[in-house]
Amino acid sequence: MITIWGGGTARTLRAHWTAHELSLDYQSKLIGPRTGETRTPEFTALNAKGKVPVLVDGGFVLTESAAIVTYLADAYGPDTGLTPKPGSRERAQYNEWLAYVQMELDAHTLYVLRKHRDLAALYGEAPAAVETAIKGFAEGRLRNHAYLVGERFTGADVMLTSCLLWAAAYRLPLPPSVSAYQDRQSTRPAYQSAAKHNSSVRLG
Ligand SMILES: N[C@@H](CCC(=O)N[C@@H](CS)C(=O)NCC(=O)O)C(=O)O
Repeated sequence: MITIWGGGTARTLRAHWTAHELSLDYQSKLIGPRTGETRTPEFTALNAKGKVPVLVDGGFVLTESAAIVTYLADAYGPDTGLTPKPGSRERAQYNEWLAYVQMELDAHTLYVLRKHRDLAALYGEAPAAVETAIKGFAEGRLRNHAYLVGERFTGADVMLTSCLLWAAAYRLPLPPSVSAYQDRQSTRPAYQSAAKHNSSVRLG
């Protein structure tokens, strides 16, 4: 049995969206961050970092949303193209996009806003960093891609779209071409069912 822990955030959406793309039969434990539910002994035994999402597949436990997206697609959808074939150049480009999205869009930008604006009482105020993060988002290589890698939808599109949705929720200005990419990916039936499921959780 596969279980995905976590709901209510752009990062948990990545895991649910991939599971829905694969039509996986899985169970959810829709615990939310900052609710106390990520600090229970049951949960920290699975993930000592106390963060969601977490995937449990039988006795195998995996954390980190990008790793979960890639594992699910490799293990349960090798013929779907959701992850390009290991060893291929497309797989290298897939990894390139995953690193870019995680570092440049998530960690360096959106998470800076989350920590130093929304959660400034906990992490401290950093107005210059917040300002730079707002300006920097979507600079660089984003445009109205058909898909990020090759000719088909992959986990890299899950990762990028989740960040664009997060940015839109923060009302960050996105170039129209980038919004068009986001709008197109969000019409996917698997996105719509996963987003509905992911958002059915109380957030702290
Ligand atoms: N790099 C991790 C980040 C995970 C993360 O920071 N998750 C947040 C929610 S988006 C969390 O669980 N925070 C725990 C808490 O604040 O209770 C990933 O992509 O999975």
